[in-house]
Amino acid sequence: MDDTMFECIEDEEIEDVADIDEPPLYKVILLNDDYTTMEFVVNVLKEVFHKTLPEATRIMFLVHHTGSGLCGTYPKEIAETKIEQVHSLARGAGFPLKAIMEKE
Ligand code: TYC
Repeated sequence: MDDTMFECIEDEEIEDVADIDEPPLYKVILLNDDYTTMEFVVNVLKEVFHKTLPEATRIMFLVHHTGSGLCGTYPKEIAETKIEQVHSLARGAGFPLKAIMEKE
């Protein structure tokens, strides 16, 4: 391949090639329920998802009012681990709090 071959590649094509190496991302979504306390949910968002108190509070009320809310997007294994952490903390505290993941 000589230099003229490279000159023919458009910027967009280079981006397409670069995208192939990106791992797929998964949305971690928190679900509402009638039993988990608001304080517990805020603490989970701070501890598991590293949210500030105002951001954790915003997400908690979003979930409370709409039924679900986005906590973050992560590569598959990290998303799975975060969900396990949420469920483990909730189980330990006797709350039915659930999180799910969806491919972006
Ligand atoms: N709905 C709960 C309550 O009124 C609070 C809550 C918010 C529960 C978000 C779960 O993911 C949740 N105590």
